[in-house]
Parts: sequence; structure tokens; C-alpha cells
Amino acid sequence: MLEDIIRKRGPIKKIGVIGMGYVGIPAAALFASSPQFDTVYGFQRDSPSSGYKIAMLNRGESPLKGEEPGLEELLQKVVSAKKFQCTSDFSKIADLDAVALSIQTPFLNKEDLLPDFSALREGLCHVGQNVKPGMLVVLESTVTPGSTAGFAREILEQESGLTAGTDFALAHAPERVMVGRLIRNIQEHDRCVGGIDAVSTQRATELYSPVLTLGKVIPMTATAAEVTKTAENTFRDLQIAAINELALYCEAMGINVYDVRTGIDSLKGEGITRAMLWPGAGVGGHCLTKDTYHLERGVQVLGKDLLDYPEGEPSLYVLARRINDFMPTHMFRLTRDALERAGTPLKGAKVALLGWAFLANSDDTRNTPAEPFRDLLLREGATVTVHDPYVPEYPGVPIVPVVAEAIRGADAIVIFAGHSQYRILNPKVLKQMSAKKHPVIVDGRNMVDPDAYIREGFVYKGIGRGDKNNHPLQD
Ligand code: SAJ
Repeated sequence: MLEDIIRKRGPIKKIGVIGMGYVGIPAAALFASSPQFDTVYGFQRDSPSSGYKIAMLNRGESPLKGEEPGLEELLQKVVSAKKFQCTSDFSKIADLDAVALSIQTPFLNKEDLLPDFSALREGLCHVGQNVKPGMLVVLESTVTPGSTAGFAREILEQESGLTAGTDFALAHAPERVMVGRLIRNIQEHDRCVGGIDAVSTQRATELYSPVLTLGKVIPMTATAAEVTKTAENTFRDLQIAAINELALYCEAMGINVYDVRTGIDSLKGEGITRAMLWPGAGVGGHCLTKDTYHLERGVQVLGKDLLDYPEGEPSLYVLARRINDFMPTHMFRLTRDALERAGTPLKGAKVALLGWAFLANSDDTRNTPAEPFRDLLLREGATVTVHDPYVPEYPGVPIVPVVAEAIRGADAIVIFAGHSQYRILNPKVLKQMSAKKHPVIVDGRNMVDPDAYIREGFVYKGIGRGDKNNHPLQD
């Protein structure tokens, strides 16, 4: 019995984390800093693209970009205490009590939205070749519901000849990291821990409890944990789509969506909530753009022929994705209509695109909604100058670091990311820089005061600003 084998093995002391990235490094550092555990190995393929991380980590240095409060000190501490070391020797897995796989699962391409599990499968093979009776294997990567008890279990059993749930424990414990708060999020967020059976859930709870400070373990099945992770992002995407649709309605009805948002949000009280998020130029990033499709595939595989749903109706969640992905097109149409009002042909128009990152005050450009917007403009023969103070470069897209370079001579200025500095741009100065009689300003993130720009002779358009989008032109 697995329970007996685990009892004989005793408490978890030696841990492995596979995949030294945004998820694996803080996880390994926190495991290593816990007095309950003796040794942590960070496993990293010695590949040309990321093998350099091994030496860095063994010097206690973080290979991650950007500020991560507390991470470097933690790494220095656990490396000098010889509680953590990074290696590409996967055979060391054989001496461990528990192994967590935190390997990225990107989409193969934007079209068919199928996940690329190849790196995860490779990691699972390494574990399968070294797993021993009584060990715990945990998947931290975001996977399609059904994967842990499905292909992950199959690979582990095929490679080892052992049986999950009988010889070794298997669970899913999805990560909830956020760049800039990697350590804090692991310690303070609750952690869903889902085993393929109760013994696996219990063993995985032993692994995660010691690193939680404010957070607590929420036990469930592996599949429920997979659905939790994908659905929590699906729901956020849905909430954003709901307010994006309301913004489009308000534009059509000539009212200000932000007044309506304030009105709706004012309804408070016990059990009364309206999670009002913010309308905008679009939804980017690595989570919300993918997790809906993981959930959809999960229900198609696991719920095949069992799902009862209104005939012929599309998934609400996929529709939400389509609405959010429509917002860059809407931004293009706002820009096109405004240039028309200014009497400037779209072809040859000079457009300043402010904010390439997908998130305000961030350098993260993954799946940025600014890209489809720029493509639409280029296709119509406009020229686009991209400004972003946080993003130094992006393949195939020149980015200027000084906003004046983008604004000079611009026919249209379009705010795509909510970077704070765009809130304090001076319309008088922008008007002079643009040297146009009626320059266009399109506000994708509710950053500017419409009247301040309209007074200077701008043609103003804003997401959700039906009350201002057809203002009279000031000469
Ligand atoms: N966005 C809106 N309106 C909003 C909120 C966001 O248009 O009201 C847009 C943003 O501009 C961005 C995209 O959506 O383009 C995603 O923004 P996000 O705030 O959701 O940031 P992410 O993609 O980094 O989401 C992460 C997720 N965290 C994890 O997966 C661990 C998500 O679950 C968190 O809820 C989110 O951070 C967060 O709350 O910060």
C-alpha cells in the first residue's frame, strides 16, 4: 500500500524542482529555506538557451529579469547553507522524496491554440526513469484538465514500470505566481493541492504547507486543481470581456462607461458583488489568453458526450476571448474614424503607438494586444512609431525610448498600455510636437481628460467614451 511505503520513507526531506524559471526558482528557494527540508535540487537542462542558469544559480544569483524582492537574498542564503544546488544531472532524482515539475507549457502557435507539452513530457520522462516507491511527483505547470491523471501518469508509469497511487504519489499544485511578487505569492496565496487519490493529496500537502505563511492548502482532486487554475483565469477574462462589451454599448449609446461602472460598482452589501473590472484596448499576457482554451479542451476530453449545454450556442468563455481579442480592432476603427474626421487619409498617416507592453508599468510584452493593432495600421499603409519606456526592444518592431520621438509630426497618438507617464502628457505640448491642426488622440486605457485635448483642437476617441467620441471640433 502507498500509505505504508510512505510511512516507511518518513517525512519529506529531499526535494527536486524541475524547470528553473519564474515558477521553479522561487519554489526551490522557498523549499530550501524551510527548516523542515534538508536538501533541494533545482534541475535545469544544460541547453544552449538556458544552461547558463545552472552556474548562475549555484552562485546564488537569479537569472530572472526584473526586480524580485527577497529572491536573490534567499538564493544566497540557501546556496551558502548548501541546502540548494542546481544541476542538469537528472539521475539525482532517484535519491529524493518529492519532485515538482514547473516547466512552461506555451501554445504551439496562436492559430490552433494547442499547448506545447513537449518540455513537460521530457521532464516527466526524466522523473519516470528515476522515480522510486514512496516518492511524490507534483505538476506545478498549467495543464489542460485531465493531464495529471492522464498523460502525466501514463509517462511516469511507462518509464518506471511502477503504478501511480500504489507505488508513488502523484498530484497537481498549480502556481499563482506574478512577476514582481514571486516569493510573496507562493507564501501568501492559498495553494490548491490535488492528488490523484487521497494519499497523494495528503503527501502533497506535507510538501507545500511548510512554505506557506498567510496562505493555506486547499485540498481537492488533481483534476479539480487543474480546472481551478484554468477557470480562475477564464473568469477574469470573462469579467474583462463583460466590461469591454459594456464599453462598446456605451460608445454606441453616447454615454460614459466609467460613470456606469461607478454606478454599478456602488451596489455593495452582504453577498452583493459585481466584479467590475476595467475596459481597455485589449487583453494580453501569458495567462488569460490561454487558460480559457485549456479549460475548453479539458471539458471536451473529459466531458466528451456528457456535457449538457444549450444547443448550437458557443461557449460563453470562448466568446469572452473573442470580445477581448476584438478590442485592438475596435481601437483601429476608432483611430481610422478619428483620422477621417481630421481630414487625414489613413494611408501615409503617422501614428504614435504609446505602450507596447501588455500590462501597465511592465516590460512584459507576451501576446501584447498592441501587435494586432499595429498590424492593421501597417496593412492600411499607415506608419507606426512605437514608444514604451519599459520595453527596450521587440523582434521586428523598432521601439523609441523617448515619447517626443514618437509624437513629433504624428497625425494620431494612440495610448495602448496604461503606463503612468501617459497620464501626465501635456496636450498643449503634444499639439505643438505633432504640428497638426487637428491631431488625433485615442485613449485605450482611460488615461487622459478628454476635454483637455478637445480644447487644444484634438480629435478625441476613448474606449467607452460615448459621451465624448463625437465631440465638435475646436479650431
Ligand atoms: N486587463 C484589462 N482590464 C482589467 C484587467 C486587466 O483590460 O480590468 C488586461 C490587462 O491590460 C492585460 C490583461 O488584461 O493586458 C491581463 O492582465 P492581468 O492583470 O490579468 O495580468 P496577468 O495576465 O499577469 O494575470 C495574472 C494572473 N496570475 C496568475 O496566473 C498567477 C491572474 O490570475 C491574476 O488575476 C492577475 O495576474 C492579477 O490579478 O494581477
